Amino acid sequence: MTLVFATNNINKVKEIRSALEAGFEIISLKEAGIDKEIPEPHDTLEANATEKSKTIFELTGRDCFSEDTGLEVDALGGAPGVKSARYANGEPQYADNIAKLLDKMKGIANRKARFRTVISLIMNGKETLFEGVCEGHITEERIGTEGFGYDPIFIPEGAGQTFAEMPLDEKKKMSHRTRALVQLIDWLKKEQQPAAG
Ligand code: ITT
Repeated sequence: MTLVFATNNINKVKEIRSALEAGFEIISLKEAGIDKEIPEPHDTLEANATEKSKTIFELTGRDCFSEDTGLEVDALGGAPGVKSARYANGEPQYADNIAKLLDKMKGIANRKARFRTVISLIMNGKETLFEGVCEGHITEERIGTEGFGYDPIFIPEGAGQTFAEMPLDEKKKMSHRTRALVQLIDWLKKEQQPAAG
């Protein structure tokens, strides 16, 4: 089964590809010949994910999915959340976003946070949503060079290191994105089974 993945983020493509099972393939927007900035105007991950998948479905007419991810920090009332990509100065700059977050968290003891991923799948023209969550906490400083985004300042629950200190194979085992993807794949497998009786 082949799906178009409605994202311009190559790190997401890399992660989803590495977590896919045999029999499932994804085509990135670039590979589908689409060069388009996908709008994310809404104030929930769900609404943005829907906007992205619908935009690409309307363009291609193909089965596709998108995902929207946010880092929700308890002490900041859930920020940066849906604004994670453009937290600092409205630009998608990973280093600036991290600097702003660490600054806001200075002196705060409660460092609990979570990544939340929402996937919007459009299959045969009909939408289904999936969610994956990874609980953890925010470090005092950036550590590690792997991954992307907020990975250098996020330690997942039960792990002794940040996502940016882990090879992709490790992050994959516990990440929000993998958890959402597993649900998507389970759903697709059930859809593919012939109806009983
Ligand atoms: P698309 O909308 O094209 O898919 P994007 O980079 O704009 O790509 P999001 O809107 O989902 O993606 O932005 C979420 C931001 O959250 C992203 O820019 C990163 O800074 C951060 N982020 C998402 N997933 C992450 C992960 O697994 N680890 C660390 N940071 C992540």
